[in-house]
Amino acid sequence: TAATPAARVDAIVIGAGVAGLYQVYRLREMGLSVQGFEAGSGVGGTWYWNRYPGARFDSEAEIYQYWFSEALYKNWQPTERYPAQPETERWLNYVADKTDLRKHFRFNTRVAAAHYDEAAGEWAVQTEQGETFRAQYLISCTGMLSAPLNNTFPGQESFKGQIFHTARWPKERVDFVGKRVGVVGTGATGIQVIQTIAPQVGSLKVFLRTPQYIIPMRNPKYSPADWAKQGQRFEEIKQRVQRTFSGFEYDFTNGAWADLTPAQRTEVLEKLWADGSLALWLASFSEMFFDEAVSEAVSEFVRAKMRERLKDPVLCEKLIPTSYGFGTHRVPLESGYLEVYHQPNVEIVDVKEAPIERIVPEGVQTADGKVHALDILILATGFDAGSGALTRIDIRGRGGRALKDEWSQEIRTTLGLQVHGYPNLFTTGAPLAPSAALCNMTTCLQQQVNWISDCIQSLRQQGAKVIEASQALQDQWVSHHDETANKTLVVKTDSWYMGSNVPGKPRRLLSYIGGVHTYRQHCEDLAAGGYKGFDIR
Ligand code: NA7
Repeated sequence: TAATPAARVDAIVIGAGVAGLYQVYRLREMGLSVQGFEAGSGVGGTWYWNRYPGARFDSEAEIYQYWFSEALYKNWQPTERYPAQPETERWLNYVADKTDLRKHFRFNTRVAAAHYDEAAGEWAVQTEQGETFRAQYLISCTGMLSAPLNNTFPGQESFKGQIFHTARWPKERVDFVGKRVGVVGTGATGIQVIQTIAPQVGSLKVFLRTPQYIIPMRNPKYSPADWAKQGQRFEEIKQRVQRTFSGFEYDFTNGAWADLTPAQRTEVLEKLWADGSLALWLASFSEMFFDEAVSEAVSEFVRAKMRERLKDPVLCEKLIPTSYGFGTHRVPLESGYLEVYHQPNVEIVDVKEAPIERIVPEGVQTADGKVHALDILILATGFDAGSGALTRIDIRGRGGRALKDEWSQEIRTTLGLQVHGYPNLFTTGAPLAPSAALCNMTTCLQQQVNWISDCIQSLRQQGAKVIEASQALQDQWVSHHDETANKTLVVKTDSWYMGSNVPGKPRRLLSYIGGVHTYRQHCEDLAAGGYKGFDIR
């Protein structure tokens, strides 16, 4: 059990996921007193909450890692290329135990408010239990995709069966055998759930609004000998992921689309398709993000692969995207997802034609007046991404300004690391930095934690007490971010990337799309330049 938190510490860290664990580790190494708060009962963050059937990451196990300890890396044994949630949760527990980090966290404790006390130069952080803790620095490690959209429909409380949002999945086993199950949502999450539960259910209704492009996952088992080989590459991989566009090992190294013949292009696409990873998206031809013709050609390549598997023209029409280009929102890896629709007990309910109106005691009522009777309803409806985890906390900066109010107008950050008006608040996984949209999260989160830690170290060396991104620096970053984003086709597609999945959310690409390597350079330049553009007092 963790010690009773001290009322005043050097730094408070919110969240015990991938970022929070490492952030506490770094600050402790620097000799700061640190208190962590975590809403869950254990460590893991994303991997604590998302315990739905089939949850797994689409990053290879050898890159979804920490880089601060070679021993930690080598002594863990991933069992496959893309391990599932239970294994990843175990891994984060292993990390917390080996580094003795657990004692720095108070679990079952959600942060409700954080108010900056200008006179004291401190953050006053209040928990939902009503206790207040104070710290010079506040660091949010609250996750990019952690504020679930779980109250999507009116009448949910009236449902007589079981209802679950995927990111609030219970620890107890859910029994699907013989049950009438409905799934709303076919994003990366919905696809994982559907393909996993389909063999168990009595019947399955998929409430489908927007179909997805997919890439079939190739997920070989990893033997101890396989992992020993990865262990030998520790330093190489660690360096490599910092330097690629997306923080994965692979990168856009296939030459320019325009320089290749059609046959050569197809050869590249076939090779990457066979790799069974996100390389087809994040390491094929970057032109697909900018050029309509390239986007259409790659999209058509994927559509043809999907048609081959679906066969049935009606299914093709429903399940193959045509209204947006491949890769303009998150491309999920799948294993047998398309074939689920060949099962006689699986039905597509087209909710583009007849949207879901409300949940009634028996099931889901759609606009055509039909009631779809269900025993279990699964909401794979996604998240208020990037900003949601922060706006759900009552964060007040200088002069009482409220982050929630400011971001209801426009979401702005300084490299996703600070927000003007909120001194000594550092953020990870926040909007306008590379993140889940276009980055292997462990790469990007560790880079941010390192930058924040080095920044705090530098302040302490200078004897400075307060750092705040200036308005000018923030404006500069937001313009650069927008300029980079607006060159791409991503901004033309609706998805959580653009905030368009949350009614009323201001539209802006939430993830920086200039590349992980470019972002890193911007961060390093700021540090090397003595944090010019930040007000340091
Ligand atoms: P996503 O990608 O936001 O997917 C949510 C899905 O839920 C998507 O198919 C939505 O359809 C659907 N949805 C949401 N609301 C409704 C309503 N009201 N009616 C019908 N369908 C609805 O969330 P995920 O959890 O799958 O993935 C989030 C990220 O986590 C993922 O990108 C990875 O990075 C990890 P829509 O597309 O809006 O038509």
